[in-house]
Amino acid sequence: MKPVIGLIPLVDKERESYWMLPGYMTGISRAGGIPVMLPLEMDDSDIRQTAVALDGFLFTGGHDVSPSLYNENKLPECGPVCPQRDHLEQRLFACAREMDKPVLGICRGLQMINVLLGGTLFQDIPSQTNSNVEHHGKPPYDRPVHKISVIQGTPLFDLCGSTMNVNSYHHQSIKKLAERLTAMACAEDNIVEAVYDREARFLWAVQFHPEFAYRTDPDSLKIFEAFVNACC
Ligand SMILES: [Mn+2]
Repeated sequence: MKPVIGLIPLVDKERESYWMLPGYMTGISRAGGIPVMLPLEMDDSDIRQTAVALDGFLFTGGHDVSPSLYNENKLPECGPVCPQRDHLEQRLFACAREMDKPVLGICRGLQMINVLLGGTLFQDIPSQTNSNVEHHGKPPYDRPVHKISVIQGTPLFDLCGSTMNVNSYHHQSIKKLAERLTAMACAEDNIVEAVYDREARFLWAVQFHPEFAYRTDPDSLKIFEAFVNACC
């Protein structure tokens, strides 16, 4: 039996639509899982039942995390937020943790997981840091934009080796890393690009975008495969 993996929906407020980037789904399929997009709004008991029913969860990219979740006021440079996603992710993450179900976070997913475990974010890298690494790359998004150094002793190092060339499409990043998380990779400006929880069955998150790159970048496919295998 293939594992069935729930994906947090993306939200287009202008079109009053939920949507999905194909790469999140085709990447999971290619790695041997069955992806399903979750509803945006569920009550607590439905979220719990969903967490029981599915084998793993992909926390997708999207809106900026509401700064109120890490007790900061929203700066002008912070982008639009999505309270319904914040709510769903908060509840679903708590259930997944309790049941030790595998979770993979991508971009906003990494940021949200860090916040839900007690970390904080840079609301805007260009205005809050003196980084001169290009993190906000332009299309096509399957091309590498910057290098990251992978930390020895982490599972990402075992999977992909000491350096990776990754795509990058984010203006926020981890400021204070949650205590429960361990950094797996950093860019040259020390921005955290991958994390995991060493106590969990599988809780990984990356700041780059394997969903855009897995067709051409073997490392991106390996990340999907590691996640799907953990869900089996
Ligand atoms: Mn980056």
